[in-house]
Amino acid sequence: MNLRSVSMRISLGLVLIFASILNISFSQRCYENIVRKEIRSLNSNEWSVYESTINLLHRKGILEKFAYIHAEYFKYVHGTREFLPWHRKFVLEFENVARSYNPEYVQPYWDVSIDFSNPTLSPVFSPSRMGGNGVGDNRCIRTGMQSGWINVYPDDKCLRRSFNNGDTINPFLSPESISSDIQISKNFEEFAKRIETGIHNQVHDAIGGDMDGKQSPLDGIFMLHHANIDRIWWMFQNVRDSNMMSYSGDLLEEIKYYNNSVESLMKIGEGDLCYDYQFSGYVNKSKVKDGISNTDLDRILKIPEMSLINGLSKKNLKRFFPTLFSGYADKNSLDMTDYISKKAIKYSKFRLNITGANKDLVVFEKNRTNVSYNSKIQESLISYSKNRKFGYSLKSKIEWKPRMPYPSMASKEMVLNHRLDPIFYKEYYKEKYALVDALNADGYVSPYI
Ligand SMILES: *[C@@H]1O[C@H](CO)[C@@H](O)[C@H](O)[C@H]1NC(C)=O
Ligand SMILES: *[C@@H]1O[C@H](CO)[C@@H](O)[C@H](O)[C@H]1NC(C)=O
Ligand SMILES: *[C@@H]1O[C@H](CO)[C@@H](O)[C@H](O)[C@H]1NC(C)=O
Ligand SMILES: *[C@@H]1O[C@H](CO)[C@@H](O)[C@H](O)[C@H]1NC(C)=O
Ligand SMILES: CC(=O)N[C@H]1CO[C@H](CO)[C@@H](O)[C@@H]1O
Ligand SMILES: [Cu+2]
Repeated sequence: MNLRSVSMRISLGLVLIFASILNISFSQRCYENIVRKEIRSLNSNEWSVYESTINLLHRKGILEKFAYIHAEYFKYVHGTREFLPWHRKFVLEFENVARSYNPEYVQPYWDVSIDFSNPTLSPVFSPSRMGGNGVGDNRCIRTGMQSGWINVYPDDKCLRRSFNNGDTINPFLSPESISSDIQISKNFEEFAKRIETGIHNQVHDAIGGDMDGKQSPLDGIFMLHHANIDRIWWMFQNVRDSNMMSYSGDLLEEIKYYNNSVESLMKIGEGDLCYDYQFSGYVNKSKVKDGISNTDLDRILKIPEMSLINGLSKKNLKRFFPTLFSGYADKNSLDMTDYISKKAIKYSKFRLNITGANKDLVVFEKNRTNVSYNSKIQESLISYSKNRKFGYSLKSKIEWKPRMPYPSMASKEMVLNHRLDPIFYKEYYKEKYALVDALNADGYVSPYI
């Protein structure tokens, strides 16, 4: 080390000391970020790190400790503006503790909306992953990596799950619906209310058992779900400049228990928030999952009614997807997320076989730019939106079309437990039903169906 770098270190140190004395906060970009991945895109080594670390934390009572903190502060951090920043810190703290036991641990997330049409069939519930529903009168979990767990806190009982429709789970909110939440929300306050009332509560409620109570961090699914909520918030923050630091209180106020300022929890990739989310597993992830190839994706990209921008009527695009309507599309406003379903592939094959439909496709094709299957896909979406043709309608009749299902509503009890506004909850789901009706009326076919 030369003299110059030593003196630079000293002066940087002095600046930091003065800054902390004067209580000046300034954020610093992280030197390196760890990358949180969608749980189904973990490779076998990453999965075994996840599984063994979570099991270790369970044996050491650390999941119970997090469940206890969550329960103790429950009423301050749900149905309040602290909800998002507090849980961002909570997941980060958990990840840090996990990394102190195994430095290879990185908190995965579960993008639940990928599984919206039939959540029960999600690979996340498979015996080789988080396991499925609880069984018997006690609803104990008997499959997966948490099978047979007993928790001393809060009641010395087994880890429980109790799906919302017997042995199945009713549909979640779709990726389109989450994208609509992101685009419609004018500010943090509206966004936070939508997300907590909607996808957040829905998943806790639908899985049931311990996930439905204040002790929900007992189930590893809690952190997977909340990392995803955190990711969705980050998407919202990035969709417009004014969203980035949007908050419904003073940014300098401190969150309960952890005592960090909200401001210090706003920017992922700065300060203590040295992580990032992997969004773009696009083709790689699909390949891993269902043997989906570029050809499958290419086919879907040719079909107007499988794209929000090209498939929706002007009226519905404007109402539910104002960001896309205004001609802006990137990974945060999401015309396409990074997954396509088997049923969507089946539809695309069927659809491209229909003669007469090809006439419309030609028009569309002319306006397509070259699509390469990586981050550049975003650029191609931007040019789609510039050249979009509203009110696309197919000349020939299509006999088989998968339709969007209505999302299940979290119970009213849950709304009240979370101190959320029951009137807003009703209005919210009314809008979500209207969205499903609009998509179906326009003949839209979800690539995630
Ligand atoms: C946060 O501050 C409160 C009140 O001063 C204190 O009791 C608590 O231990 C602090 N929390 C942490 C995690 O240090
Ligand atoms: C996708 O695969 C390519 C080549 O196989 C690789 O370079 C790239 O890092 C992968 N992307 C992700 C997000 O895993
Ligand atoms: C497409 O059309 C061909 C010829 O009519 C037929 O053999 C094939 O089964 C069709 N494929 C699908 C997916 O409908
Ligand atoms: C599209 O990509 C192909 C293959 O990479 C290339 O040959 C072609 O020139 C490209 N077309 C445009 C318009 O960029
Ligand atoms: C290259 C090409 O065909 N561009 C067309 C894209 O769509 C717009 C509007 O629909 C047309 O005006 C362009 O000619
Ligand atoms: Cu919570």
